[in-house]
Amino acid sequence: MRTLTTTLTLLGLLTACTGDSVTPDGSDDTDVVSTDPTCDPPSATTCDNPYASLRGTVRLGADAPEGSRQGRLLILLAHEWLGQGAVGGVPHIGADLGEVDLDAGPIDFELDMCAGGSMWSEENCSYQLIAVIDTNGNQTSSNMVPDAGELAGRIASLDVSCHAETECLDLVIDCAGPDCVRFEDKTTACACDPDSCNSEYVTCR
Ligand SMILES: [Ca+2]
Repeated sequence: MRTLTTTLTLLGLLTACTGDSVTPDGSDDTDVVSTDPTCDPPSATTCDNPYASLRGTVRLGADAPEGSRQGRLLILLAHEWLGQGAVGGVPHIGADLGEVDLDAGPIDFELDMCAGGSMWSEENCSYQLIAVIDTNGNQTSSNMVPDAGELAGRIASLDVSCHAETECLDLVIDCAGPDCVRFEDKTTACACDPDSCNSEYVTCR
């Protein structure tokens, strides 16, 4: 399984780098080679809007640096516009997915954005989604900065809209150490989208 996964990942990268997916015999191999995750339908959400469900998989990137592939997997949806970029952003909602082995293949996840109080991007702008493989037990939703050598990954600038489903997310572990989750704090305020979602908490102006 490990070999198959690695092979598919490498082939996927090759396809991405060479543009159109055409095999030597001229046929389209798009259906054969893909790293796109597939997601189950959303579970019920606390705000009764299925678009609050963030689903996807966490997987090891083909060019991931050295570091333990085994550990406790934590994921966190953190605000990008409320400061605290030095610690990965203000936490919104996270999950502890327990002990995992990234070499065994992708790991499914699902988060209910509304479980942390509805904060749609229309009124709170973008999020970053973080995954950390914690090897020494010190990560929590309020400490998502990986230690030196610990593996992590993120999806930045992720919008969670009440008007549209979020795509099935491909969260790739391809980084090691504290800088994997850090970002520069914004110097402007989040601008409210006129297409309101009536979020429970509103931070835009
Ligand atoms: Ca740690």
